[in-house]
Amino acid sequence: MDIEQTFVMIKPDGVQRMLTGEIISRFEKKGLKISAMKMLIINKDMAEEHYSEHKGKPFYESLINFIISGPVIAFILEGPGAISIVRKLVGATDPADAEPGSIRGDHVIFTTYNIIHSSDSTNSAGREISLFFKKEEIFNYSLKIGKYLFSS
Ligand code: FUP
Repeated sequence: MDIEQTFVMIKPDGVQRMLTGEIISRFEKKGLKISAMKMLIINKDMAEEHYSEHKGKPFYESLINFIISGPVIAFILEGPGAISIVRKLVGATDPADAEPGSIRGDHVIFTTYNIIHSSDSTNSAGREISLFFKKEEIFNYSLKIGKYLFSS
């Protein structure tokens, strides 16, 4: 499996509900490496770029207003097959479909307020990483924990 980087964001509701530690801990326990992390308030331009694929949909305006409403935690996770593994850990968009045991399955009741975003493909991961992070904010380091968890 190729080593991949994926973009993840704890949305304003996840921060407000104080689920940041709970969410990050799930990724660390799985064996994914954090390559970058920051808290920020997204401005409208950035929000519109991030969600450009949804422009024109009925939920678009409320989605933009929600995502800029407070601080988010943006981070990059790295590991073998990270993009699809993270999507599985996050769970389905519709809370009715999100499996118990997934982050959304365990914590989300509304599609609008679904606490977390993760990239859905190699293309979107590349685009989202470069939208949120400068090169010097991304760290290339080895985990010193031996061969049983991911280390590059
Ligand atoms: P996901 O990749 O699971 O985050 O979901 P999408 O990219 O399809 O949607 C992005 C965000 O738009 C979701 F997190 C929540 C919002 N959304 C709605 O509010 N209503 C919808 O019907 C679909 C998505």
